[in-house]
Amino acid sequence: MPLKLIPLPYPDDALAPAISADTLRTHHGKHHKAYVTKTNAAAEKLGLAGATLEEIIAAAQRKGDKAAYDNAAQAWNHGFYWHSLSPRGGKPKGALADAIASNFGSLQALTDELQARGEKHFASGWVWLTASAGKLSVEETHDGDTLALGGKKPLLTVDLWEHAYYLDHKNERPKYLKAVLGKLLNWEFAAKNLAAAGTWKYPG
Ligand code: MN3
Repeated sequence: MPLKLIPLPYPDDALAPAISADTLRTHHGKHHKAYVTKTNAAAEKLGLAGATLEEIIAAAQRKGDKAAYDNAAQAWNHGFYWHSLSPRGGKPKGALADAIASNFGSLQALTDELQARGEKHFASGWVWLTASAGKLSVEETHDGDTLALGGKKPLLTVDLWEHAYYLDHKNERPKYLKAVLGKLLNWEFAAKNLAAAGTWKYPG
């Protein structure tokens, strides 16, 4: 079975006005879809038809196939990003809230760090909240690079590519980050990822 473009976990107008339906339709229906289509073509060429997305990313990395790696990693990153957002917003609870308090001091301090790191990140990439051996940290990856393969376990991510915000906020990445970080982070998803033994898997 080839990889699928997973559906958005909410209606395409659910994140407006921070992220409009127009942005989500293009971002999910064109950008994410293209990454999935190109990953399926690359998997076929690598003899990996039917493999999981994580297996394809690992194989492309091992073989030094940069184009296959970038497309597969971007297919994964976008699946993870859709789940990192939620129209319900809310606040972290339980073990996640405790871990945020002990690692960052407060939710506001974590939000400020995500905002600052996301604003300063040069060109395209991703900003992540991660966990490793009980310690939470904010990390960045460049271009299509991913945290899908382990090391620090991703809890949440925010897309910093211009296509994530340009239609709604033009060049003003800080405005996009402020709108998303304040209201749309899916803390239930982050809590599940923190509690899970392994890293989130792209649905097959
Ligand atoms: Mn994107």
